[in-house]
Amino acid sequence: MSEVVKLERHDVIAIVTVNSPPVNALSAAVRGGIFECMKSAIADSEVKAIVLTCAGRTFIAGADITEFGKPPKPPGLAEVLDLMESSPKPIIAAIHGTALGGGLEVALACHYRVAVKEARLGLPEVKLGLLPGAGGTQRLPRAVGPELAVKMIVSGDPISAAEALKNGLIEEIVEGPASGGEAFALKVLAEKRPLRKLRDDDSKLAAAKADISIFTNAVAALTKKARGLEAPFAAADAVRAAIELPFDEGLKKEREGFLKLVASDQSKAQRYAFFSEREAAKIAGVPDGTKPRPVERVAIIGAGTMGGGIAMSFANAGIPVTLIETGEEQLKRGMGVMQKNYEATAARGGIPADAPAKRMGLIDGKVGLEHVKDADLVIEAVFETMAVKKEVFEALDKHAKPGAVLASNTSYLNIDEIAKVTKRPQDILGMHFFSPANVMKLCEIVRADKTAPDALTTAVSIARKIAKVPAVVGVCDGFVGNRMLAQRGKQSEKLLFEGALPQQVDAVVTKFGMPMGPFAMSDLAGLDIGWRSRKDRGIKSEIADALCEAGRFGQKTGKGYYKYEGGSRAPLPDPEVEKLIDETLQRMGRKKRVVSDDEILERMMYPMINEGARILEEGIAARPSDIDVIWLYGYGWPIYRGGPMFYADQVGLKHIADRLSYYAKETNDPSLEPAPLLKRLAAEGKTFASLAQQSKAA
Ligand code: 3H9
Repeated sequence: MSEVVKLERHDVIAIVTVNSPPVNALSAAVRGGIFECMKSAIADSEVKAIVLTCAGRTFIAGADITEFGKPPKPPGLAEVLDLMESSPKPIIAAIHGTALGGGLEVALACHYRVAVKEARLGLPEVKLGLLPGAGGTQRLPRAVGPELAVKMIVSGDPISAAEALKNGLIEEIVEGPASGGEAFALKVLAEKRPLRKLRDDDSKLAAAKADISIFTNAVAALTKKARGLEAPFAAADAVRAAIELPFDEGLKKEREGFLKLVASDQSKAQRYAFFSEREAAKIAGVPDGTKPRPVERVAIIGAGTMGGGIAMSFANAGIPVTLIETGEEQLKRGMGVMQKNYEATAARGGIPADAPAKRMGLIDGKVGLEHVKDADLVIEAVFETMAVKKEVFEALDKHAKPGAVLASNTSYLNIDEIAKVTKRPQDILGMHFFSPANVMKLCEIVRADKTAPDALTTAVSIARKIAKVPAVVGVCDGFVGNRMLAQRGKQSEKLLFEGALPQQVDAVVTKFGMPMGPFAMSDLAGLDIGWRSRKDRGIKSEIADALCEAGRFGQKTGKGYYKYEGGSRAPLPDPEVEKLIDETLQRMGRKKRVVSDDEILERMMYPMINEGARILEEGIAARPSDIDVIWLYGYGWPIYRGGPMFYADQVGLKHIADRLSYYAKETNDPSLEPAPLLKRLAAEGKTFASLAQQSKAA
């Protein structure tokens, strides 16, 4: 008898229950258990119908991703599904939680499906760089039609039980999964319903068979944003096979596509990202069982762009917010921006029409810091100077309730110094959100010297609750993300002095897969900020200074490293900038040389990786994968490249260390010398990933 799958009999109905926490993934044991239980139930002459259901929080959430890349263990999922679909007795999948990937494929091989109201059903394999590999691309189009099927498969987004019912993916919405499944099974028997095998039902394919453009147009719209990714295109091809080929041939085509993708570098990177994200939520050095403090109300200080975005993130998750400003005028402006933002999203259909009013209803605008008194968590998002932050935290110390977690949203300031102005340093930490805060998923949680473990756990758990990806970092200038980015910024600027153009550098970076190059990013942020700060500090950066002296402050003035025409945000290369760079270099007596794209790529990426190695050495990040999570979710690092430290391992640390030494000499820049950790790993032929394995084993 299987330990993870149980067979019971209620009169003529057999109930097969999968119980493999946490998410009932289809490990070899679960596949074997389902296979054996189904075989017994089919062979039992007393049994007339079979219900497949799951214990715990969810229906089967997919294949067991940890098994990919290892030698396959029997039985294969295809074999299990074949047995089920060919069963002479009706099999009913009774779904709760999420039926995802291989889980939905199991349900599709059943003859009927029912689900509870809250259930969600989907094929998210593309998000792991895969395509559904157990018949999903063939059976889902037969269940819901190829247009919706390809949308679900290429986007990877699940649908609700209500949508599933409307589109024929489930037969009924039920109260409880097991009891509802059983009642439905009795109905099937009473009505003598014929077995519905999706493999034999081509009725929903007819329209697309007659006119394939129905399908190809849907695919073109869906893959528009899939730049650089392989899986969405391969998945669409597999669905097309459902329309054009007989079922068994379609299955074969799907299998080929799946096997190719499962071995691809992209999928390896995406699977790594999946586990890294979850690993990042486990805080190194915090005692097991540390419970988060309850958070029922949050206060945000500052209703500017950051404060407003953070407030929206909490309201989106249904958590009440007190948004605090220093004056009515600023508060009104901030509340107005959020309202407009919500309305624009509702107008685009991104949120329901009644959501703006509901969400704004959760945000209570107030003037005066004394209004933090009811908050369990306070996030300060005021002007980025130490003096202002200290003033705010002194006031928070006075007004916040005991035990409230007090967080600063600073992007680089020293949290230890901020904590010192309060009498409760154990409650102080950083929660660094990324702009726009209501959209970007990353939250760097900054652990200060005296931060209490449960304060840290509170920040991590609330970040997850508002659908952010938390990563814990230590105190240093710029924390992890911006500290690494500064290295790239330094090199991109230097490249202009050597002969590269902004558009050449940006093109290399975007071709790599980043959403924006460093110069387009500077134009977006505004060049005047850095210019003023350089002036204050008596520093020069001749090209950037010359641009600002010519009134080119970036997008806001329609001109920066690029020109912007007719209110568009699209950067256009500008011959005037080329001239300005030439003149500046001539004035400085610098000679231009041809800089290759390969050199640009190395000088954009390797210094960041080098800084990542220093960050690990100093313990500012606990794991290389935490650094990768920060880049994936805060800076748009392409998911199919896993993150900078994963990428470094793929390229090879020895190569990277050698190239850094070379550039250190060539460009006379000792800061490019490989960090001791990088040097050591390179010399030992090791990877950054080996560090994580080592610390796990310890
Ligand atoms: C597939 O099915 C391929 C088939 O088409 C073809 C086969 C031939 N495997 O996310 P959580 C772990 S591809 C192994 O924090 P939540 C996870 O690592 C698969 N482990 O919970 C974590 O472990 P830990 C298609 C898995 O409630 C723990 O479970 N399916 C798997 O926030 C809890 O996870 C998917 O892509 C797995 N499949 O969210 C679904 N899933 O506690 C992937 C989870 O040690 N899963 N774990 O850190 C999810 O989207 C979410 O986990 C889910 C629950 C929504 C289910």
